Amino acid sequence: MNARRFNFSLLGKGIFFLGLLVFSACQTGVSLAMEVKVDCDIQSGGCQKQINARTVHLEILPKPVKAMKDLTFQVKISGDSILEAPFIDLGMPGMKMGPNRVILKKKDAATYEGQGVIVRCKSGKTIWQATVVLPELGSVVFTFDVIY
Ligand SMILES: [Cu+2]
Repeated sequence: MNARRFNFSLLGKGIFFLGLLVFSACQTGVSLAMEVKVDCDIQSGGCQKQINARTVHLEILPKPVKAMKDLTFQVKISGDSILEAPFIDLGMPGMKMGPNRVILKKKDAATYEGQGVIVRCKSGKTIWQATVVLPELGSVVFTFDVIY
């Protein structure tokens, strides 16, 4: 009886440690997922991404792109002109920063422009995301580094 009990407790410990291992692996997975990579070098120039068969080009001026400054956001879309104006939602990966939408107005057949401000995050993190929403086509996310 004693030997059997001992085995059960050993099994219990085994399961516990296995669980701990899986848990820590999950934690690592979560932290890896949170580590969002910058995919747009906005300080050096505009960036482009594909949506369906179109190219969406994002430019933010003036350079360097700094927080707490009036910025001009410019979006250019290749191909036939779209009907509904795109807009940009600014945010930070893995953070709830509150709504910050940049309304864009048509400048020419392919270009839309608007003004916005990127705030300084209390966390000190400088990676921001601009989600360019094209109501007819979907959205693309640009991840870039902002200067504080
Ligand atoms: Cu933040």
